[in-house]
Amino acid sequence: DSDDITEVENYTKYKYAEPNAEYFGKGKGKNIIKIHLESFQSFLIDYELHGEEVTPFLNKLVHDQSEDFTYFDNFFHQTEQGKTADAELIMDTSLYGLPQGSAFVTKGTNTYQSLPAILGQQQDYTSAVFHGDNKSFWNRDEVYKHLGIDKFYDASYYDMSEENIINYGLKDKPFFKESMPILEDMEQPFYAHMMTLTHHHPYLIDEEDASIDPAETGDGSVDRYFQTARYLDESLEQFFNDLKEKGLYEDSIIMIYGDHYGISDNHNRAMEEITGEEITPLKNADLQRVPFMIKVPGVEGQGINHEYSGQIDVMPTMLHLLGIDARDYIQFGTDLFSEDHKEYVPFRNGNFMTDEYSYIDGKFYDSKTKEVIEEPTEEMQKMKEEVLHELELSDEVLYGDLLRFYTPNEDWEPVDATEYIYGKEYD
Ligand code: GP9
Ligand code: MN
Repeated sequence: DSDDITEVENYTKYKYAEPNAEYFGKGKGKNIIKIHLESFQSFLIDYELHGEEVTPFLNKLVHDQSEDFTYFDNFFHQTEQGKTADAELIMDTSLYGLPQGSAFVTKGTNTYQSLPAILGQQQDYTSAVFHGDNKSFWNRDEVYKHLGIDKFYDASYYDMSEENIINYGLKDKPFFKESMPILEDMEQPFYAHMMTLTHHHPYLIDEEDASIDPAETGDGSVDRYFQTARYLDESLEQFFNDLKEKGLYEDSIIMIYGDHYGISDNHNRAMEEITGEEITPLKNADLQRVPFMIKVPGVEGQGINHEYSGQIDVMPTMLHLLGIDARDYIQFGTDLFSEDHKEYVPFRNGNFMTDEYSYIDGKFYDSKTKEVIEEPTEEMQKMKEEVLHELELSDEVLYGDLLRFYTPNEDWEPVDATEYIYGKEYD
């Protein structure tokens, strides 16, 4: 009830980080193009296989200062069983996914105060998700209405003929190609979420799409992982070229993120070959890094930013870039560009990382030496409790549908899901 939401509100207000004046409002009114890199782990960045870069295009965005991207190399996914759906939820609501199942499925009709809804209400943004799979996967066609997403371009908008599909659905190259005319026609400013699909377990690829040889660990999924990553990288380059050609690149905020791991710990033997290191519990946690990169027009890229951070931090960061104070909203993350950004990254199981130490499966480790900390300090123990408390509060919001009882400010209007209807026949 309303007492519970007051406790949550007190917590998120206490965690809140003030915006950084250098960034606040710098992206206001700009189109936002958010690009989902399916199953993409950060170890792929700069990784060389057979003496070749696997993802030369993404590597260029990371290293070439003139591209003006900022790449967070200590950014982690925080997903659980909801996988992609968890990543979507966490990034668009700054709430954690649930410890079990997928909130998209089980809490799909909850009240949300999401990034697309806030942008729509406060700055007249039009929002859309583009994804070459059936609309009901992960209950998207229901939950998107509650997130206030205006348009959902699902598989029915794309040419799903045999040569265009593999594995779960549309291949990334035709996906980006066919999305371009829709994107060009969208009312501006827009918040467009482009969700790729080909780089998904078990990493199937047609011969004509494979431009790098598989790895040679003998574990098929791991071996092909590099081939579909290369295909994704090429599809991105093609998309960037098209955006540039259509004049949509320069003046847009471009955000790129990885949703979750692609190689589970069932593949540790092969991953030991790939990384040249033993996959200990700590190493496995280290491998949960996914890319987060962002370019904001008129803002100089920082190159590589080492801040420890996670998907939960994305929504407050975006709000501040657009000049909307995150303080009013219930958010468990903090602005990545804030001086006061909270440098701890909770994982869904209560493990967490900070810049100095991590807590993994019951043990504390020093981030530099990788050694077990035999006598953790009181501060470390307190942080462990705080992480659990934070996750519990977030769960209360979802289980109790508590945002029903919360009014962020006088501008806010609850999202009315019945106002949204998806499908070609209604466009
Ligand atoms: C399906 C796609 C994959 O539409 O988002 O979901 P995942 O299996 O990665 O959660
Ligand atoms: Mn996924």
